[in-house]
Amino acid sequence: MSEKILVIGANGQIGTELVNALRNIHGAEQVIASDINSPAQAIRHSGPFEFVNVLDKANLHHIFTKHQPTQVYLLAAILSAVGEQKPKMAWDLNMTGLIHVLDFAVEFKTKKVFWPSSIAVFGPHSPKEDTPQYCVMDPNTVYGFSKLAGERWCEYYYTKYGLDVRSIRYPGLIGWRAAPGGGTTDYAVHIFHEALRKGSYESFLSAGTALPMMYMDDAIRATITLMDAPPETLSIRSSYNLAGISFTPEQLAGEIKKIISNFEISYSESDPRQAIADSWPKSIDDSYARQDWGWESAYDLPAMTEDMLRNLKNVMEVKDKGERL
Ligand code: AKB
Repeated sequence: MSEKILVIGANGQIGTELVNALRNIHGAEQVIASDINSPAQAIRHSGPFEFVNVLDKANLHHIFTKHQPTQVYLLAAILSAVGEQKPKMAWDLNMTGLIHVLDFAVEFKTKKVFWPSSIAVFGPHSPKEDTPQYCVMDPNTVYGFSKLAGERWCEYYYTKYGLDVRSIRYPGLIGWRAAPGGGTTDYAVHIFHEALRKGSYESFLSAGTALPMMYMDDAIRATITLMDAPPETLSIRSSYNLAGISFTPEQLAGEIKKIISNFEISYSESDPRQAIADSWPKSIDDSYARQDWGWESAYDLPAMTEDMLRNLKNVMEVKDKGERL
């Protein structure tokens, strides 16, 4: 039987890339992109689109009834930095939205649900280096504890209702196709844009702040690999640790400098995102993902930097040309 896949929050940094990757695999008509806002340029012409507000139960129920999805990817969320500015809204969207989707997935017998968690589930007392799957978790951001609570709900629906929910604790994601949306790791995308536009960047995180990161191509491949894995191979139904590359702003700037030799980085003195970054792991132990579904990242720091700069440069040249015409 062919799949009918609903992607909720399709306009975001992951959604825009995932929708097109899924359309390439399953066919354009099988993948319904949906978002609360009008479709992003990247997904507008590649297949069907629906307006969906995950907090509006009647609207969401209508979409499940209309499309009877066999798989749902719920990507709508408020990330760490914006979550601290709008804590109640972040909790509501991240939690109530998830429970609505889990409930409808049970009601409509959806075969599989994907929901993203994050390294933000860890907190100041979690081990910083090679943070293990199971350890002390005391997240101190609304985003972080909404993700931790969400993980518990996912496991609960799996155990209690047999719902096949799968999840990854994403590190900071870096891609050239879409902008990041209000996270603490966003500097690692902005830096590339400004390196090409201005030759300089002021980082809101300090020079030595190491964080777990991942190139988007790896993240999309990980997501699809996890969703394709036979259910009996999965030992974790909360969310899998996933590791890509760990680096500091200084190390990333050094790598960019190898390609743009006059690139300069400076560091802002005080930014609220620094405290969030300081509470998170520096690197992640992802041995469960490796053992259970054969995960292996492909991009290291030099490969990611080279690919980012090359693709972003092309995109900017095409855009500038378009604006001049
Ligand atoms: C954020 O910075 O909030 C996100 C994340 C690590 O989950 N990119």
